[in-house]
Amino acid sequence: MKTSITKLTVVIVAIVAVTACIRHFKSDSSTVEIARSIKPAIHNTTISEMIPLDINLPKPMLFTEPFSMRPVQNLQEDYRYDKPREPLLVPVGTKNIALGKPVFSSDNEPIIGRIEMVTDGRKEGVEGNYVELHPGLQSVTIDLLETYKIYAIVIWHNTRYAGPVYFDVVVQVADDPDFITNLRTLFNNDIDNSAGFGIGKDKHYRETWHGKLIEPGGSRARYVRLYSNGSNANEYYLNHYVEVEVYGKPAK
Ligand SMILES: [Ca+2]
Ligand SMILES: [Ca+2]
Repeated sequence: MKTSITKLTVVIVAIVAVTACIRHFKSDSSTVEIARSIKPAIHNTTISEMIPLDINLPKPMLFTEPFSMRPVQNLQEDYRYDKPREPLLVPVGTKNIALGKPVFSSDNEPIIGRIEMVTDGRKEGVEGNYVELHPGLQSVTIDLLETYKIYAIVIWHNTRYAGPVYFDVVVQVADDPDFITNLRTLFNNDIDNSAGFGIGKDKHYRETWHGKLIEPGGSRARYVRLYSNGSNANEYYLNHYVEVEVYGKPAK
C-alpha cells in the first residue's frame, strides 16, 4: 500500500513538472513574436487618482472618400469619423509634456513648414500650419528634456481633410537620442517590414481631427520618435505632421 502511494506521488510530481515545462516553453515562444507592440498596464496607481484625459481637438474637417493613390491593407474600419473617443483614464497631473519641446528630424530641410511645428501647440487644419517632409521613410524625434512616465501619445499627420492613411507609422520611445538604450516600439503598422523594425501588427488608420491615440501605459522615456512613409493621398510618398502630443508626468 505504502509503495503504491509513493509510486502515485512520483507520477503526480512528474505530471506537474512536465506541465510546468510546457507552460514555460509556450510563454518563451510567445515572447519572440516579431515587433509586437507593447501595451504595459499602469502600475501603482489607484482608481481614485485617475481622471479622463482632456485632449483639445482641432475643428472637424471635410471627409474625403474614396480616394487612394496607393492600396491600403489591414485598415482599421472604426476610424471615429464622427463619434467621440472613449475617455482614457490617466493619473491626476498628467499633461502634454511635448508642448514647445525640441524636435529633430531625418529631414533637416522640410519642403513646407518647420520641424518645430510638430510641438508648437497649433493643429487647426489651415494652410501654413503643418510641416511637409521629403518622400520616403522619414522620422521626427521629440526630446522631452527629462524622463517622464508616458500615458498617451496623440498624432495628427493631417488636419486639413480627413481620410488619408499614412504608411509605416512606427512609434518608439527610448532613453537616448540614438534610440539604443531601452528602446521600445509602442506602435507599428509597417506590414511588410520595409522600415526595418519588424512586421507591424497594428492596423492602418485614417486621419481625422481626433488624431491617433497611442496608450503607452506609463512607459518611462525621454525621447519619442515617429516614423512615416507617405500616405495614400498622393503618389509622391510625402510625409506630414501637424502636431504630436505626449501626455505624461515626471518619472521621479
Ligand atoms: Ca503644430
Ligand atoms: Ca511598409
